[in-house]
Amino acid sequence: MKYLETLRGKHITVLGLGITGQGIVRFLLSHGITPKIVDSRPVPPGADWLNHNAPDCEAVFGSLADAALAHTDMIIISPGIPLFDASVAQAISQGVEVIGDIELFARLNDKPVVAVTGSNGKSTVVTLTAEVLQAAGMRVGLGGNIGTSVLSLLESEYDVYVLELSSFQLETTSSLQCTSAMILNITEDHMDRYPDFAAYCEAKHRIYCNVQNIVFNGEDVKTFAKAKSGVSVALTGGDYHVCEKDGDMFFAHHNQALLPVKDLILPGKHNQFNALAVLALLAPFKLPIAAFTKAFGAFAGLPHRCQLVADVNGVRYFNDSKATNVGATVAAIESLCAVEQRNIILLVGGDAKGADISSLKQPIQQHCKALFCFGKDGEKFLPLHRNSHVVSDLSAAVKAATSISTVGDIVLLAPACASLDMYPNYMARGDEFIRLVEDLL
Ligand code: UMA
Ligand code: ADP
Repeated sequence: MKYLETLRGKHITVLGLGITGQGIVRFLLSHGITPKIVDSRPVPPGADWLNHNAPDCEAVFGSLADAALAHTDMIIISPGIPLFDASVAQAISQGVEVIGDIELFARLNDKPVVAVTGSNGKSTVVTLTAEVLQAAGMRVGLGGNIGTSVLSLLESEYDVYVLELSSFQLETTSSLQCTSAMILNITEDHMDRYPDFAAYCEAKHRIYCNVQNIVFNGEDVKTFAKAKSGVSVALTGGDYHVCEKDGDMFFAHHNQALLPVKDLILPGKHNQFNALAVLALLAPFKLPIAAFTKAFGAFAGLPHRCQLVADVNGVRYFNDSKATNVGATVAAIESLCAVEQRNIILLVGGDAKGADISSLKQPIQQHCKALFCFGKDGEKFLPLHRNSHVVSDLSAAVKAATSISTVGDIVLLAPACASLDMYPNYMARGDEFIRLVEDLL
């Protein structure tokens, strides 16, 4: 933690007081460094916590223009605030160093790191990666965009860190050294934050800066490292792939079977890809196959990701509230659909974050029987299917879907949108869906 010494005596501003900001403030205070705290929200989520735990910290809540950001030595910024914010940009132009909490972590950490970014599958892959490492007897610090502040991880003893990194976090990270790192996939997301798709891709590629074992998606050229080096993952044709042996399917490396696909209890092709990603990411650790077998057979998936809620009179209801972009909704449809049958009734809508939703048209027309659309951007989905309807909210969508469903159908909440226009987060949206389905029982 030598780097911390260089921060003493500096005027440090923590910008943002959500999960990240609170993690930074707690960490700095525990090392005797008192920062100034700024948040553009009049009452940020951590305001109460601050009152109770650090009432003497100088805090400025409200307009960033009033926070004198240019008159500080360093800003440690939260991922929800873009670097192009006028007050932040002005501070940068006047020479203030701006870093994120991942960068501060990187400057302090000396343990191996496995890092994962991508538009979809990050949380699933990092969780399964951590489970395998734990099954092999290692102490694992799992954090980042998955919801745990990385700085809080530094307070315990771990053998290895597994980090989920968003493009927002990568924008302010430059010295993270990784044993392994992967961009799982890149499809359109967060177009309300980036000037164009290329800028979003560029932010994700920052993960490859300093990596021993680069892993990429063999079927998604946008994930390839610029130097064309690394290890590819693809169900067919990747360095890590799926192969058939004696009539059974195996996860394999260069045609060498590693473990049976049926050992993975997570359903769907996208999860087979995720499992291959875990194998590729952990290759440098040379773990026994038994650790993979144990974790793959125990991990039933995270809530709100293609989760079966109930079978009501032969109709299955799936909660995929975490499908907050087009790519995730396509993966959900493709992993649940019945071949040659339009049996999915899809519930979509919310805040589309400026995305181009046209790539949903083909899978929706091929596999969906009807569409019920709600929320801020619900109407945008109407042209995707001739049997699509705008409804007032999720409750009306569940009611309408149930009324037209027949035995063998699937009612799928995979909204392709953020939930923030109607809910505090995707979990609240998924929880409401679960309640509505349970009311049908
Ligand atoms: N905000 C303001 N003013 C401020 C600070 C924040 O209006 O001064 C707003 C932001 O625009 C955003 C919200 O407050 O809408 C939260 O921003 P934040 O930076 O305070 O977020 P944290 O609570 O610190 O949570 C962040 C990640 N959130 C974002 O990047 C928006 C969490 O990922 C992450 O779990 C957490 O750090 C720990 O690393 C959430 C997320 O939605 C799940 N991530 C996006 C995604 O996965 O698509 C990137
Ligand atoms: P993230 O953390 O990137 O949002 P999650 O694991 O939480 O990823 O999954 C988010 C959504 O993406 C869920 O709807 C899930 O079913 C879907 N998903 C998971 N893995 C993949 C993948 N490899 N490709 C496409 N979609 C995926």
